[in-house]
Amino acid sequence: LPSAPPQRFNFAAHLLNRNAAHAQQLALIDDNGTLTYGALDDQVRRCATALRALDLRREERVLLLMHDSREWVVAFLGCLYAGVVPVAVNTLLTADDYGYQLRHARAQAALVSAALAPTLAAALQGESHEVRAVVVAHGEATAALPAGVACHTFEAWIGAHPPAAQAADTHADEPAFWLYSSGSTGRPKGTVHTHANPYWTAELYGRGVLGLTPQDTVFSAAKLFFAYGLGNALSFPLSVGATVVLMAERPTPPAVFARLTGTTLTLAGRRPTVFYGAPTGYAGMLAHPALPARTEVALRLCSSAGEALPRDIGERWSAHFGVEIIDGIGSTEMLHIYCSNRPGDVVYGTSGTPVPGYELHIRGDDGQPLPANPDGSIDIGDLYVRGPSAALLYWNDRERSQQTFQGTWTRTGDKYTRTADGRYVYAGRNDDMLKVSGIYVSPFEVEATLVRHPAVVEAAVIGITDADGLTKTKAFIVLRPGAHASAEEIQAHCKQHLAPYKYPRAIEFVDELPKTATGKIQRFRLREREAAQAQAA
Ligand code: 3UK
Repeated sequence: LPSAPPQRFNFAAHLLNRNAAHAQQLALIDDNGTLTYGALDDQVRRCATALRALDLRREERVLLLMHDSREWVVAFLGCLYAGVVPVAVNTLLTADDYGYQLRHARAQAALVSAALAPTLAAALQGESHEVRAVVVAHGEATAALPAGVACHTFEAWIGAHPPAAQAADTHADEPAFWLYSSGSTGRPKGTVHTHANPYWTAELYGRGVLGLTPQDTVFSAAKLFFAYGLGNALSFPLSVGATVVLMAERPTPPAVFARLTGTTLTLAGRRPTVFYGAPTGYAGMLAHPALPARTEVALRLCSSAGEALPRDIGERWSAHFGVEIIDGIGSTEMLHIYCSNRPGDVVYGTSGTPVPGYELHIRGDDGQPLPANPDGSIDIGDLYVRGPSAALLYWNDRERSQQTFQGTWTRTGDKYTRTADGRYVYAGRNDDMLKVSGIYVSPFEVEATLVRHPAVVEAAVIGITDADGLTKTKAFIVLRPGAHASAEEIQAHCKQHLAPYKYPRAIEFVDELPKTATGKIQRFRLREREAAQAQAA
């Protein structure tokens, strides 16, 4: 196993130091240009000075709300270098969501893409926040910011400051950055990670399992604000001096194909050797008529996470491209993948075996690890993980922190079994959370939005399995007597009031919902009905 980082450890300084000897090597390629490791070093250290010039202090939080780009990486590492704590958030949320995050994190500044500035501006209206400055990247801010909030343009802001000579003297175990993780109820949880955590994920998974080298060019369909994307396209490749391809736009099949085949202007023929995605994305690409031929790509390895990879998708991808998909399970709480298949040893339909450096338990209802059966298999139970990259806590949430972070063990919220040959097999979640396209969706949040529609009396949302074996959301809706609404209208309502990706993919209007004697909706009956219908079809 790799050695632990020293006590005084700054992850951004660590990455810059590791790459100091090959300043000419390409670090980042986005749609607007490239950045060598030498230029990255310069920009990160200028960004650190610029942050200090905004009067930001050690440990203060800054909202990072940007599309994947060179600026995202510079901003994130600039914060770490300065000892300022970036809160990297999903670019697909609503002004209400950002308003909560700004207040909860007590963000003192925000770094935002121009296209997202209007949503941020809306979040800054009204309720109390502490944001003193906004830095806009990828263009000029068009929406007016509240009085008292200074506005800068990223490029000019960075260019106006000299590179910081020294990184903040951070402790390996102090808060370095936050990510938000959704729960089934309540607001999202501010998950606090240290400087050491990304180091561990890069060493144990990026190097240890994926075997990344400076010769690799990596591309992640999962964005940087996801823990999966942050490891894939920042911590892992920059830890080994590899090259990263970044893409601001939505990872539609044609957009991903253009990168895999190196046919964008800035790629100019350079093709990724490692691709990371979620199962829904792999299924969408396999179904797309423009799927490139094996000879058009240069892949040596693919990674999947976010939801279980159905066996059929893995097999079809391997048959087409002659490359394995390495399925592994990770979480925002553990920062990256802790149980995974291995290159050259893939069994589709399983999450593989524990990543060296992590330990797993499958526990029974009494909280004790289940004993192995005579053949070595383990029956279904709750998955717990122990390893060095666990988050410190959920910010200002003692109760949910204690439920999840139990001493050295972390409760994953997943059910798992183990095969006789030691491979772990996903068996569902033990809360109500759904994973759609690899992203958490709370059925309760969707239901609460559905009943805000004037024609809707009641709603219940469940996960259904589509023809590819992937989870999609379905809403059962009771309309007000005499009221009318189409499925499309209901879906449009959801996209307007919720982060758009949370809209239910299927809608069924029903006369009533199944309920207990005390009036609780019986979602399991709806699930059973769906399963029976799928069987019959
Ligand atoms: C589910 C999987 C089966 C599982 C993530 C890689 O997905 C990530 O983080 P999230 O916090 O969600 C965590 C939950 O998602 N899940 C993830 N991967 C798999 N289920 N097979 C898989 N391969 O319920 C888990 O508890 O959004 C994935 C790296 C970093 C991550 N944060």
